[in-house]
Amino acid sequence: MRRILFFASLGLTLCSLASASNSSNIYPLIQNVPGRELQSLDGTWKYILDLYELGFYNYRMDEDRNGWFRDAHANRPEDLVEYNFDTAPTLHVPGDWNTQKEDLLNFEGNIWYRRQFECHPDAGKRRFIHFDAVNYECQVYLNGRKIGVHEGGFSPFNIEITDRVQDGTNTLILKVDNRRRLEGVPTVNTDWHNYGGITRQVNVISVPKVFIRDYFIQLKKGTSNIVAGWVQMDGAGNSTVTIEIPELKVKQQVSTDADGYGTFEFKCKPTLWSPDNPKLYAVKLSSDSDCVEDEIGLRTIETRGKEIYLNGNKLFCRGISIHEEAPLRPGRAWSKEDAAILLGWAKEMNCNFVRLAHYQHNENMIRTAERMGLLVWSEIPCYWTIQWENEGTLETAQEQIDAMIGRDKNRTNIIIWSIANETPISEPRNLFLRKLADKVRSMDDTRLVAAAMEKKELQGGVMTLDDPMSKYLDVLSFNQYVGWYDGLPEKCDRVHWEFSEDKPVFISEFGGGALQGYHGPENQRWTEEFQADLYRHSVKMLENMEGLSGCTPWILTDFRSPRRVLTDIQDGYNRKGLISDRGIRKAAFYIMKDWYGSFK
Ligand code: GCB
Repeated sequence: MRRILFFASLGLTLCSLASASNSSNIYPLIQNVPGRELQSLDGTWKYILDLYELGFYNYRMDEDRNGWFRDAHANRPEDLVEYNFDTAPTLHVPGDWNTQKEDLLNFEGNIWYRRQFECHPDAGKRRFIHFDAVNYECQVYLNGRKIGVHEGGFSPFNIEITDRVQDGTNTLILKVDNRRRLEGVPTVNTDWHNYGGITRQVNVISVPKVFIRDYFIQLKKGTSNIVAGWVQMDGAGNSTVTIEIPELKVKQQVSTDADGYGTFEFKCKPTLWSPDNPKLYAVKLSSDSDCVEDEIGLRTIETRGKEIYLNGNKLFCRGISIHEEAPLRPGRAWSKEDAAILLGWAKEMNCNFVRLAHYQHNENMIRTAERMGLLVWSEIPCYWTIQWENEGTLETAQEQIDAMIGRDKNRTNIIIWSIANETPISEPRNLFLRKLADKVRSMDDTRLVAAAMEKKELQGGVMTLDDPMSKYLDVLSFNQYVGWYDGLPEKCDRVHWEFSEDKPVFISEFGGGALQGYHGPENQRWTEEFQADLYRHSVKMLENMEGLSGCTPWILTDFRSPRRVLTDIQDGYNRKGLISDRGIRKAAFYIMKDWYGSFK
């Protein structure tokens, strides 16, 4: 009995600790992971399902070989160890667990992972373990000791392991918990599948003792010939970093202060990056001890009244929204190949822009889009109603902004950082979002800040945006489903849009569902004909919308969502895709393709 009480109270303590906030021992992000010396830990990992969250505790207090992070073995015949990673089944990393094993499709709980790797520490080097994403909370143990905790299912993080790694075989164990949390970001209610696990790549990064940890290199706001930014050394202050862009004949020295931080500014005449000419420059940063190479594009983005200008030219964003849903197979997308297929479909539709909804996507996606000439809207999962008054929730959202901008600030194709999606207006929400907008601007003043807000219907068929956040944001961006959730497609012909603010208008979502291959009359919901008709009316409405500077219909492909239960139509999928989950284009795809094609 005493033992039960002990474990019950231990459980409570651990639960309440988990709900405070949130991540610990997480090292500031290392910029440009693909450009570093890497040891990939992708591949086969052992796993043990932990329905009762048992493996967390050292539940046999009289022996110290339990607690699954210890990776204990029964060495003698009489030893009692009630788990064994050696004989456990395996999962592939990267990969959500849901689509790898039938019984895990809807699993929400804890899974322990084990991966062993060889390492030969070298006195001149530091090592970090880097995860591009683990959903949702992850406790990390190396060789039996806890080295970090991270909360947030879509953000990258790294942990220094220099003093923890041993010569020979190392054992990395993760406890991954994908249970939804009221205080989480996102919270418990979303319209996407809660894929759990180590969903993106894992690497050990080796760097010199003193290394170039981070840098920001973009055009200075308001100029097209001044590159400005900063570098951050790690391991020592007061050094010199040389930035070279050979093609532009740039060789610039930057002195860093006692904290290793240094700013710079220099003139040059770059060919500006654009969707038509996605020019990237080879950039080399070097110091006495380190050298890192990247490919960086340069462009300007600004708004003037109701218009958006890219490199001084008026821009219309011919966009599409995309979930990080794998094309042509179930599960989360993560690879370069996935990115090439999804973005290739966007290009085929004549897009120059993608909204990567509703969370930070994997780095392959952003970099592939950059090479293909696709502009990006990037966002964090501050979605619907989260706990606006919870300090821990705010901290989690802020951490996600840190990670989003931290990783992707040098990707010039990103022109919009978005802080929220369809968040009902209230004073606490406004305050929360203002803090997020301020944070974004303090980290990066070169891009536009937006949120997907919601439209409002006034009397007499007048539609507008009436959200106090719009004065803090750079674009009047909102989702609207006239003709799907709001009336029938012909309603699009009857409404009139008016906006009081002099800012660009951006429709971040519109659309409706259809089951690919289901045909019938135009008034039969769920048919391809209904969806195509809705798109025809929507396009007509958008053409008449004053100040419209872009749109991202919902959505490129059908995606798994447990909210979508209609048998024989949805079967667990949101069917608003213009392409089915098997990669087949629906009739509405061609309406958008033709409309966007007419701009070119
Ligand atoms: C929305 C949400 C999006 C949903 C979509 C829908 O407004 O932003 O996440 O999936 O509507 O299909 O209802």
